[in-house]
Amino acid sequence: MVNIENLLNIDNLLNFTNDIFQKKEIKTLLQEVSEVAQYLWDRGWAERNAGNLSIRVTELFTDKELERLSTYPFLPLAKTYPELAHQLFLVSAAGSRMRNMAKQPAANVCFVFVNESGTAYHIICHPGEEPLVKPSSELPAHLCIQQMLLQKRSSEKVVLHAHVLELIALTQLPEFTSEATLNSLLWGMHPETIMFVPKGVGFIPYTLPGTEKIARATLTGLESHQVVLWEKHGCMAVGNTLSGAFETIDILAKSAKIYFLCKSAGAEPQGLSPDQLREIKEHYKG
Ligand code: 2HA
Ligand code: ZN
Repeated sequence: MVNIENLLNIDNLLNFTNDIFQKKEIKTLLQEVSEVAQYLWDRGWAERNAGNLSIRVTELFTDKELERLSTYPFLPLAKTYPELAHQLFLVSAAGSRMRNMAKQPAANVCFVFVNESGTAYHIICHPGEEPLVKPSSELPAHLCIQQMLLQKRSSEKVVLHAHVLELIALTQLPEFTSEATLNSLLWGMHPETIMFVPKGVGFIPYTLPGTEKIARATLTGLESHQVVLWEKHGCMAVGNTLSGAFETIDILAKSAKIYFLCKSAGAEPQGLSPDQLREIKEHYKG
């Protein structure tokens, strides 16, 4: 027998799928996703399917709208995220290319809605996308970080992973495989690095991507930094907005580029002195 309630639910879901992508705030956000994806591609930070992102969008929806999502089939999560109950995220699609996301953002992302106990999620993808778009393979890392942000720094809603060429190259050099040497170098190359990245970068020694281990290490690093570098792989940045997270890594990449430019000219860069760095910190504090 046909279950009328299920039919109504499916109808409700299809309508919601349309509504979610038609919402003004989501269209504006997708425009920003498109711009940042283009920047990542243009800078050579997103070859093939490199890079992924998540944005907490729960606040853009009313409770009534979110209620419409609670009755649908959920996929189990390997870990429980109790704080993420009934949160909604925009997540880049597994295997998506940033160069395609720039042209068609809606087709290269999906929404992930977490159930009431934080044990499962439901995917909402752009109508007409077949087969179903799945969220990034780094979803466990994104959810771990998003949970920490929601608990401790709720204005920060964005997590961005990219293969930032200049920063990866730095972590290939043995002398830059510690937070102390990395931050001293990055701050020293340009006065604005310490202004905009005052806590510096966290550093994660090489770890297999897509694993619980890298998710845990990234989470710990991001508790005290805006960005962590994954040795020989890339970086994970958080921010209030996607553009903000992008700008943070752009500033760090600029510092790394200055270092490599000096080295390729056969010179050792002097770096800003500890006094100069102290002066900047003092002048711009608060
Ligand atoms: O999204 O960059 O580390 C693809 C990756 C995984
Ligand atoms: Zn990666």
